[in-house]
Formats: sequence, C-alpha cells, structure tokens
Amino acid sequence: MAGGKEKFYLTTPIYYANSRPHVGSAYTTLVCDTIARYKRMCGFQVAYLTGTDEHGENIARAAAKQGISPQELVERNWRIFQDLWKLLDIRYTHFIRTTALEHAGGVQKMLRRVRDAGLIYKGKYQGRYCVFDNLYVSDSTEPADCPTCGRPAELMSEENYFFKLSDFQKPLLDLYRERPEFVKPDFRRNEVISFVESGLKDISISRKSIKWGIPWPGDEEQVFYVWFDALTSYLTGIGFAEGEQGSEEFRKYWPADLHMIGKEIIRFHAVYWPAFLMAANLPLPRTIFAHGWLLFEQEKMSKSKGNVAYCEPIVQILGSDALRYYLLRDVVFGQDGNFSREALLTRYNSDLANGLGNLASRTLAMLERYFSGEIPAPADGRDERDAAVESRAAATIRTSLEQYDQLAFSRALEAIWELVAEVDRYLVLEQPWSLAEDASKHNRLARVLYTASQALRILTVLTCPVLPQAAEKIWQQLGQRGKLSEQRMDELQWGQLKPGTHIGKPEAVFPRVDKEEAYERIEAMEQEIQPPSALAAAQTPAAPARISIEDFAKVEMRVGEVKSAERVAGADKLLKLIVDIGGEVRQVVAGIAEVYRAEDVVGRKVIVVVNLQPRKLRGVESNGMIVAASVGPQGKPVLAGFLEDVPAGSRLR
Ligand code: ME8
Repeated sequence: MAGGKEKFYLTTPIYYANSRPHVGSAYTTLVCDTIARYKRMCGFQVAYLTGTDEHGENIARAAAKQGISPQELVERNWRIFQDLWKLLDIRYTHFIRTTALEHAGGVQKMLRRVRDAGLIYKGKYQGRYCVFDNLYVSDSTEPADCPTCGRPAELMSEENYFFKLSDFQKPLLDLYRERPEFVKPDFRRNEVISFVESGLKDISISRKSIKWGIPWPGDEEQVFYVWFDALTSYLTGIGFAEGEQGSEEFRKYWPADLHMIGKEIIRFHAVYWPAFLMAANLPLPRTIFAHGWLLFEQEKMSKSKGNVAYCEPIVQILGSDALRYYLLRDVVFGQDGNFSREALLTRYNSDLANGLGNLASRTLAMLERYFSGEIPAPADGRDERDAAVESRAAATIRTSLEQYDQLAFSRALEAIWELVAEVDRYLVLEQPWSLAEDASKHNRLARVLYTASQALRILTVLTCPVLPQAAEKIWQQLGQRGKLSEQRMDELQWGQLKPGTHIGKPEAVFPRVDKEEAYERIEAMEQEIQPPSALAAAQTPAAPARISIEDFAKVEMRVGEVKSAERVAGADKLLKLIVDIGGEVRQVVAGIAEVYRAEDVVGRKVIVVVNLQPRKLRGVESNGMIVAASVGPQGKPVLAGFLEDVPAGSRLR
C-alpha cells in the first residue's frame, strides 16, 4: 500500500440516460464510491468519474415514446442520476455528460488521432444490430437475438466509417499476456483472450441512419457510433479536449487506474477501448474490472425485464449506509449475487442494529454513566483478555486493508465484524456493569472501557468507506476531532484514542426495525415510484382538490365473493384471497391478516377495486385491491361490506 501522494483515477460506466437508475445500476457506483473513499483514506489523490451516456438510438426512441425531444429527455434524466448519487452519499469528483460541448470536441480530437494513424476507412456495414444495447450482434443478415437483452436484433445496411480493429489482434494478445492485471477477474481475462484469438473484424464506428449523436467531422450524413463516443468520456471527463496535450488534470490523472464495469460490457472495454487508445497513441488504463450482476427474482435486475428494485425506498426506511453495507457484504464481489429485501432487513438488524450500532451505544452509554463521558486511562495492567482484543484489532486492521485492496469487500467486512463480535464477547465476560458496583474494581472497569473504546475507534475508521454516515456519527460521539473521512487508514493503530477525551452525545446510529413492517413500507413505496415520464407528468399543474364525476368513474369497483383465503408465507399482515368478481376470478393480496383469519373471510362479500395495475406483494401477484376502513392510530383494517345481499360482480357507482 503506497502512502504518499499518488494519484488514483477510477470510473463507473457512463449510464444510459434513458431510464431511471435502479439498485442494479447503483451497484457499480456504490462499489466505486467505497473504493474511492478507501483510497483517499490511504493517502491517494483520487479522481472519481461517473456520468451519463446521452446519445444513440435507444435514447432517441425513449424520447419519441414520451413525445419529447432526446435533448429534453436527457436534460430531465441526468438530474435523476445526480439526485440519486447525492442520496446515496456518492462522492464522485467528475461527472461527464456525453452531450456536453467539450465532450464532442474530445471525441472529434480522438478521431483525428486515429485517422492520422491511417486506421479509418469508409465501407459498407451490413448486419444485425441491437439498438437497446448498441451492440453488433452478427455480421450476417440472418435473424438473431441480442445476447444481452434478448430482443430481436435489427437489420442494418449502410455506408459507414470503419476502424481497423483487425490490426490489433496481436497487440491486444500481447497486452493481456504482458499485463495480466489489465482484465480482472482472471476468468474474465480468459474469456476476452479466447474472443480475440478467434479473430477480430473491423468495426463500424459511425452511423448514417441515426441522427442523435456527435457529428462526424467532414461528413454531415454521419454521427459517431455511440460506444466510440461513450468510451471517450473517460478521457474527456478529466479534460482531454483542452489544448494539444489535454488539461493539467488530464495529464495528472490519465491513464485510469480502474474502469469498473458490469460483465456484459467487457468486450467494449477490454477489446475496443484499448485498441482505440493504442490507435490514438494514448496510454492504456491499468485495470478493467468486470463484476457480476445483481439478480432479482432469478434474473439480471434490469428495466427491460421489469424486475427492478429502487434505492429510494430503502434509503428512506433504513438509510443509505444500510444499502451500501448489504450490497457489499452479501454479494461476493465479482460474481453474480441475489438481491433480496428479506436478506437486506436481516443484515440490517443483525449486523448493523444489533452488531455495530449496539456495541457503539453500549460502550458510549457506559462511558457516560461511569466516567462522566470521559475516556478513562487504563490504570491496571493489561491481562490476557485485554491483550486478545488488542491483537484481534491489529489482525483486523491488517486483514481488512488487504481485502479492501483486493476489492474483496465481503471478506473485509467479515473480518471487521469478527472484531465487533470479539468486543461483544469481551464485554459479556467482563461485565463492566457489575464491575461498576464494586468501588475496588474501578481500575479494572477503566481498563475494560478503555479497551472497548479503542476497538470502537478502530471500527469507525475501518467501516468508513462502506458506512460513511454512521461511522462519522460514532466518530464524533467518541469525541474525535476532524472529519473521519480525512483520517489515514494506513496509519491506523491501537491506542490512538487518548484518555481524557470527552465524548459527544451518545445516539443510536442504526435503530432496530420491525422487519415485517419495514418490508411492507419499502414495498409500498416501490409501487409508488414512477418512471421518469410519469415524473414529468407530475410536474404539470397538480390535480384539483375536488375531482369530477368522470375522474371518479375511472375507478372501477365491484362486489366480490371470497372463494378461498390463505396466509402469505413470511408475512404477518397479508392474506392471499381468491375472489369471484362476477364471471371472473381474481387473486388479490390484502393487508388484513392481523385482524381477519383466513377462514373468517371465505364466503364474505367484499368491495374490490378491479382496474388497478397488478402488483406484487412479497412476490405474490395481487390483481386488484380490497376496500377497507383504516381505524385508529394503528390503521386497523375493517372490511367494507353490505347489509343487504348483493350478487358478486355488481358495480359500485
Ligand atoms: O451499458 N447488476 O449503460 P447502462 C450489476 N452506457 N450491475 C448492473 C446491473 C445489475 N443488475 N444493471 C446495471 C451502458 N448495472 C453504457 C456504458 S461506458 C463507456 C458506457 C451497471 O446504463 C453495470 O455497471 O446499461 C453495468 O455495466 C452498467 O450498469 C450498465 O449501464
């Protein structure tokens, strides 16, 4: 680990600004933020670039679907990305939009360098192309599906400018062999090598039929292929366009130390990108790391598959640290991992509320109670138990730094939480609350709380890259001066918490949550999240307080008869009902199980809103809503019904 003033430049992919980011798209940004924070705490000068990919047919089509111009769409959407990064505490240093003027200048400059090297020619492109992933699927005209999104690829046939990728087969293979750290993890490098060994064809890097892009210099009919445009943002985002050699910042930070990406875009990054850079005679990045996918309901979480979870509800209920911790702790970095709200809430309660949070509040409360909020001097000699905590802390510092360096976040956190458990055990064995009752044990009490507080200080520093908010709060509660994020992690050691320090006000950092209730609140908020198009609609004048009869008529309510009912597994409040709404039978999930038993509602007539969008509750599809009064402060549900007998299917007006 270098401790000097070295630079470190890392990037996320430049995200398509055609839809709202979900947990999957936030994953890479969270990971990079953790790395950036870690590197800063090890003394590096860090440049951290993210941004939005705003050109291409996928953007143009998304805009057309909403009846707006591509420019309007991206103006709206890039802000949604920025707002989310703020919410998730992402401390990027650079944000590039590919529609920025200086970016276009940089892309044209890049082309000039490649063209001057004699590597561009005009030719005819014919083949299958996926518009959504901007991917050449095949060079044949035969029908083919996109390997990334599964959509049928479109036939394209036009005159384009080509890049002589075929010239780079040998230089690329030499690169992978000479610099094994260029593509990570190793198994991905092997995939890339076999792809390149199988032969490289020249690629088209312009488009004639597409208008939404950066103009090709000297040919008004063409725009740049969006990947040539987007990859160049790693250069333009730090000042490549400026002057002949780029800005001072560019010269300081380029080449990138790490391009972090998802595995589906590895070919663009590990094959095309180094070839473009070699062609332009620019230095190559040090490492391209392709991580796995976050899966949700067994498939890649992605907008096109409709299986997405959003970050905002989780942040609102549990805080951004909880999401960061869960994703880094539960997913083995590099591999695919499953996203589950259940696992998120379990981790929150066990590791954060009962683990670190509880250790911090217990230790701080005892310091307050027994030592008037002052870190005691360790009076008595150090015994074996004290020494065990101290040596565990030293081992944890060593291991977690090694694991952070290797991007093995789950292992780093595992090691850190072993220290949490060790200190917990120590407190249980030493029972400081009993020591406090015996004046002759005062010195031992001082030693025990001194030891626990030293360990807690170390824990705040080690967790800071993952839990920036909570760690900073505990840091301040420990009475530490300066910003935690400005501490040096590579200089961390036992004993840096000085006796006599006055602690701040103890406050819980991770209040325990009722899992069931939190789950339902997150799920309900998810349903309310609207796609950007709907967000725009919401910005039009608000609906009047009173609605017209036509508005009311849009809600279709019918009398339904409950045919069967059963509890939804793992949910205390939910009943799954099969309801006859007159010639049609529906499955509806209702939050009434705390008040009604399944057998009580079978045969009952209820009121069903039948034209609601179907939604999933705890993974169970609900196609409609049962109307109930919400009574008292707890909102106890009381089913609406009729005094007279009414046939199922009757419409309410
Ligand atoms: O590909 N699991 O943009 P994009 C893990 N504009 N990571 C995920 C994910 C999931 N389920 N879903 C998305 C593009 N990601 C191009 C990039 S770069 C010069 C141009 C993350 O909006 C992951 O990093 O489709 C993936 O590679 C990226 O979002 C794709 O973002």
